[in-house]
Amino acid sequence: MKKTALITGATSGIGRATAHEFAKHGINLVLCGRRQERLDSVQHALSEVTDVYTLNFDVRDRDQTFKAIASLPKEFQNIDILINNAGNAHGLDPIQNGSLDDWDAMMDINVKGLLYVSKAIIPGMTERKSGQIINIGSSAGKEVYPNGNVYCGSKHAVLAITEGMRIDLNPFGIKVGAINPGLVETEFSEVRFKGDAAADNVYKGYKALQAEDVAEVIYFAVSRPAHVNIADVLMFCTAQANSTTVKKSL
Ligand code: NDP
Ligand code: 8X3
Repeated sequence: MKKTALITGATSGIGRATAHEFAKHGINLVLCGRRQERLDSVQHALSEVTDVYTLNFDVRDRDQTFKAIASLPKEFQNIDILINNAGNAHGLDPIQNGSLDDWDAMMDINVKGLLYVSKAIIPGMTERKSGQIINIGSSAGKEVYPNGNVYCGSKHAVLAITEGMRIDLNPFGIKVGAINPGLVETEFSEVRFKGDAAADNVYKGYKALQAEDVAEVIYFAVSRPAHVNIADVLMFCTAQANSTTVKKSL
């Protein structure tokens, strides 16, 4: 029987690439994001290949999140795979100069948004005693880099929450894991630098991970046999050794 996956942040980058990868393998999709025209275009691209339903909500908004997920039609209600991917960095400032709005955005989206979506999906999984949750963390969840302060904090929280989920959901046979990429060339830096030219240089002079590279690893994790759980993956492009060491040719 075909599985159904709910992917947050499916309008761009890693989430959108994961939607394409899952569709290729016949997984039904619930695609989430705030930009309706993007949701429509991904749905349009994939609905010949698999069944696709879209949900437009802001993960920061608790009520919107629960209402949207509760509104799923019957055939999309049983979520077998949850990909908690929606998130971004906002700003790259030393802590003494950081913006409260940026801090709110990162904690509200990357941490609390992930929790709201999980809270809405987990009861179905515990009831059915099956399911898989993959949280998209980051290398920033494993080490802290200069000016990364709150973003790194939000991703460290994602890793701690992942480990907690894995313990608590263990009696139900639910798999939980985190995929933690380093630099991935997506809209991430456009968002972090708010469209500033600084974003243009982030992926220059080396070949960063592409969203599809991460999507393939996510699919690997969801396609293991029932007794195998990929608990934690750290992945970098070859040019990157850690958060502060990137071999550039320029
Ligand atoms: P993108 O900016 O390309 O995609 C971010 C996605 O998150 C979009 O689909 C966006 O959709 C969604 N999103 C953002 N805010 C909200 C919100 N408030 N409510 C609902 N959806 C939201 O970035 P990436 O694909 O790179 O990022 C995806 C995940 O990967 C993030 O968690 C990020 O932290 C993580 N990551 C990224 C890395 C990188 O270098 N790119 C490296 C390691 C981890 P919309 O705007 O339509 O709502
Ligand atoms: C995104 C990668 O290095 O910008 O999580 O934090 S990094």
